[in-house]
Amino acid sequence: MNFYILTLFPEMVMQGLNTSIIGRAVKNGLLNIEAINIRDFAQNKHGQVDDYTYGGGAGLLMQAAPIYRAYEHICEKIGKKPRVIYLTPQGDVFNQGYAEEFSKEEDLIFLCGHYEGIDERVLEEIVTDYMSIGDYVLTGGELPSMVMIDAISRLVPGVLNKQASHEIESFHDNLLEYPQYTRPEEWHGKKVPDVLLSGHHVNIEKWRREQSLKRTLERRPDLLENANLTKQDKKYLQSLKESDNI
Ligand code: 4GO
Repeated sequence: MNFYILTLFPEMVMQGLNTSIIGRAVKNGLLNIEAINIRDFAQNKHGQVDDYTYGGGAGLLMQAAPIYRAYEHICEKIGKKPRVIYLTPQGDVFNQGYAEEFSKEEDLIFLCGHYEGIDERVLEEIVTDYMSIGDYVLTGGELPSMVMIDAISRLVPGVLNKQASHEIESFHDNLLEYPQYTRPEEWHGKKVPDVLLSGHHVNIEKWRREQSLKRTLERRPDLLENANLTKQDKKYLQSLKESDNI
């Protein structure tokens, strides 16, 4: 899968994405990540890419022309017009469902604004998806791009090694992860739950499912509305709610 990031800070994005699992996937050729410096497409020799806003107001706005030329450069190079994601608090809030949708694309362009944002006219011409990573304001679209690229990349086949696809899709059923433990068996007087040492796989799966349900009910009850629950799951949740009420 190919990611193209249009940004004024290419080093920031490339440094953040060449580490750990994503970095390994790039080295293995599963992912290709390119940061395109919008400044390289500035018209005047000073490399200016921003200017004051018509109508007044504080701050600078990124100009349309350099962004459009950078976009055209990518499209000409790859012979395609991929989806263009603009990171903005005005966008749809990104979640696992969007990560799954975007991971099916072969190419994606991320457009990162800075300063006060971008001239509306180029957004109208090239942006296909307005996305936000949450209800807060950042100084640029670089961090949200990196967040989205990380979440999308781990869904590309082969990026996560030795992990069953049902685990990769574990958010699919809208439940939180169960608690996990590694050695030692006892730490700070806290023991690993007996069931996990029992070797009884049916009981372990049942315990994990119940822990997921319990956690989700306690921490993110809103997720349960869209969860894929069996009759047994519902019975367990009902028993938790009742024991709480007593
Ligand atoms: C995205 C971009 C927040 C988000 C941004 C977000 N702030 N919540 N700031 O995903 C244009 C100039 C937008 C700075 C950018």
